[in-house]
Amino acid sequence: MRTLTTVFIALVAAAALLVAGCGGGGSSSGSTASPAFSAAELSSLPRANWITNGGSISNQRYSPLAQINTGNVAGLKGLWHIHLGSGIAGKYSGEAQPLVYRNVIYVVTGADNVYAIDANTGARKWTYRANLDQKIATICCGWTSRGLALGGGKVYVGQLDGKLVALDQETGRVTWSTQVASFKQGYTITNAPLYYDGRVYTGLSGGEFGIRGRLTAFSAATGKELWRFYTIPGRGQPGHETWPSGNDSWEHGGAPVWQTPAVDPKLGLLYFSTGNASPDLFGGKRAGDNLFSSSILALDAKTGKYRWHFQEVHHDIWDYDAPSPVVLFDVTIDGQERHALAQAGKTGFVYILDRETGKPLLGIDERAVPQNAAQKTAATQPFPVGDAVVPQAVPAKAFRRFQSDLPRGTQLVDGGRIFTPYSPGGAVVATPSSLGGTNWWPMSFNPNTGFLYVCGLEQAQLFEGGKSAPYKAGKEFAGSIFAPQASPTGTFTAIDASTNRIAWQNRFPDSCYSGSTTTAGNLTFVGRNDGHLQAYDAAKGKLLWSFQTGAGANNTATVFSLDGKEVVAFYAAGSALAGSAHGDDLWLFGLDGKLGPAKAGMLGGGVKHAGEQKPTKTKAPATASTVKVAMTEFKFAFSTQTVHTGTVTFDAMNDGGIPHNLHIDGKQTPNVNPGSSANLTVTFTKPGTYRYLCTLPGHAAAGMKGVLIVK
Ligand SMILES: [Cu+2]
Repeated sequence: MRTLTTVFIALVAAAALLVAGCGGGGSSSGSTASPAFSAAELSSLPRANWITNGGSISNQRYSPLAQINTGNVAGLKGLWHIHLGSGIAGKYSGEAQPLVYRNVIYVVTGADNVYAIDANTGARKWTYRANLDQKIATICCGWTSRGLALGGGKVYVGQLDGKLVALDQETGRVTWSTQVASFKQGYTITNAPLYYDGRVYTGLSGGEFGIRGRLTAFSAATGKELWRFYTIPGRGQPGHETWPSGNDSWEHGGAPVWQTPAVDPKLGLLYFSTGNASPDLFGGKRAGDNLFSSSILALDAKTGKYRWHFQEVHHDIWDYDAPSPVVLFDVTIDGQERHALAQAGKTGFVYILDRETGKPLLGIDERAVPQNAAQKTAATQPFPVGDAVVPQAVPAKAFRRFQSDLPRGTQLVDGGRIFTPYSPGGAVVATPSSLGGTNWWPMSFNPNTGFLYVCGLEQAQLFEGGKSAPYKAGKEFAGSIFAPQASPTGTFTAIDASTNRIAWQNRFPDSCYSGSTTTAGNLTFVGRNDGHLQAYDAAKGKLLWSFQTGAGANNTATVFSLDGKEVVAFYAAGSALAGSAHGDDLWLFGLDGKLGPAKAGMLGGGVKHAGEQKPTKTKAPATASTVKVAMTEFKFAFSTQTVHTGTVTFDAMNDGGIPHNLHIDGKQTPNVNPGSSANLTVTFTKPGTYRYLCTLPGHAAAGMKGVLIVK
C-alpha cells in the first residue's frame, strides 16, 4: 500500500542520499555523523575515510590508494597546516593518529582535548576540552592519548583520569561519560578505544602502579559496562596458578592494556597484547610465569570469554612487554594461505601466530636462559624463528663508551644479552632497554610486499636489582629504577611476514619512535624525532620524501581520499619520552599542496606553560657543598657538575609540569611535585664519577640523567 506519506519519506530519503553521495560531505552539507558501522565496513580497506584507529579492524594501517606513489611522492606538499593550541608543554606527547569521516578529521591531543576539523579547509568545527586534573600523579609515561574511536554518531575518547567519554560527533558535546577505573588507584587510559558491533572496548594503563589489568566492553549507545576481562586471572581461573598462592601479588600484578585491539569478524575473535607484570623490575615476590602479562590474548568479541593466549616473556623482570598493537593479515606459507597475527614486542622480536589457534606460524623456540634465584626467573624464554629488529646484545666496544657512567666495577655480563638476569643489590647491562625494542607505536602491513614495517629503539640499560617495596595504591610500583645508558639509536625495518626475516632495514642515528602507515602506492610513511615525516619505498626501503612538520613527528600518518584526491593527515606534537621538540601542528598533505616545510621545532624545548621556568644556569663553584638542581621535562640543570668529597646537599627544585626525582649514589629524593623542592644529602667518601637520574619510567631515557664528578 502506497500512501502520500511514504512517497514523501522516500523523497526525503532520496534527497538525503543525494547530499551524502555528492561528495561534499563538509560541515555545511548534510550530516557528518557516522552510522553504527557494520563489521564489513570496519573490515574494509580505508579509502574516503579512516574510521578506526588501525585503518581497519585488522590494524594493518594499509591504504589501497595509489595516486601518491614512488614516482611522485617527492612533490608532496602541505594543503593546509594549523595549530591546535593544546598539549604543547614538555609533559605531553602527540601520539594520536587522526580519524576521518565524511571530510572531517578527528584528533586528540596529549591533554585529551578533541578537535573536529574540516578536511577541506582546516577550519575547526568543534572542540572538546577534557579539563584534566593537572595534579594526576599516576601517569607513567608522558601525558598522552593514542587516539579516538568513531561509530553510532559518536566520538569516543579514553582519558588519563580513567574516564571513557562519548561525544556527539556533530557538536562535540558529551553524550555519556563513565569512570572505567580510578586514576588515584593508578589506572589511566592512553589507548584509542575500539568501536565494534555496537560496543566500545578500552584497556587501562598503569603497569607501573600495581594495577590489575583488564579490557572492558561498554555499550556504545549508553556507556553501560557489558563485561570486563581481567588480564590476570582470579582464583580458580586458568592461568591463576602462574602466580604464588601464598600472597596477593596477582591482585597488583599489572598486565595493563596499552593499545587498540584488532578483530577478526569471521572468527568472532578480539585480539590484543598486554604490558608488564608489576612490579616491573622485581620478580622475587611473584614466582611463576605471571599470566597474562606480556602476552597476546584472543577473546570472544561478543562475550569477552578467553579463547587463547601466547606469552612473549615469562615472568618478565626487564619491562619487556607488548604495547604495540597486534596486526592481522593473511599470508602464504609453504603454499598454504594462513590467517596470521603479528605483534612487535619490546624484546625486538616480531611474534607471528596463527590467529585461529594462537600457535606460532613459523616456530618459536623455548630456550634455556641464565637464572637468578632472587628474581625467581623463568627457566626458558620464547625465541621466534627469524630476525630481531634491534640488536639483543651489547658489543664490548659500545660498553666501553658508557662504562664510566656506570656504578664502579660494573662488568659486561653474558655480552649484555637479552634476558640477562640481575640480583637485588647487583646490576647488569643489557639491551634492549625497558623502552624497547618496539614500544607503543603501531607497525603496518602491506599485502603487496608482504612486509611488516616496524620502528625499533636501540639502547642499553643498567638493570639494577630491585627491592620488594610493598604495594601502596596509587604509588609507583616499579621494583627498581629505569636507568638507560647512552643515547638511543633506531632502526626502521621491513620484516617479511612469511619468514620473519629482515627484507630491508634503515638505521637512524636517533630512535625510531613513531608508527608507520603503508599504501598501494608502494610507500611507507614514518615520522622522525627531528620533526620530519618521511616516505620510503615500501619494497626497497629507499627514502623518497622528507618534510619538516615543525615538531617531533612521533605519530602515525592517516591516508585518505578527499573528494577523489589522495591526501595524508599528520599530527606532529613531539613526545615526552622521545625528547623531541613539542608542538601542536596538524597537517594535510597532497600533490596539489603549495605549503613548504615548517621551521624545525626547538629540540627538547616544549612551549612554556604556566609554572614552567627555565632551568637555572649558575656558574660552577668548584667546592660547592650545596648543589642546586633544577628539574624539568626532561632535563636536570645542576649549578655545578663537580664537587669535592664530603657531604653534599642537593637542593632539588621541580620547575616542570609533572613530578620528578633525583637519584644519585643509591640515594633518592621522594617524587617532587611541580613547584616544590626536596633536599637530598649524600656523603661521598671516594673521588670518582657518580651518575644521577630521575627514576620515573622513561624520564632518564628522555634526557633526565647525567654524571657528577667528585674530586
Ligand atoms: Cu622525571
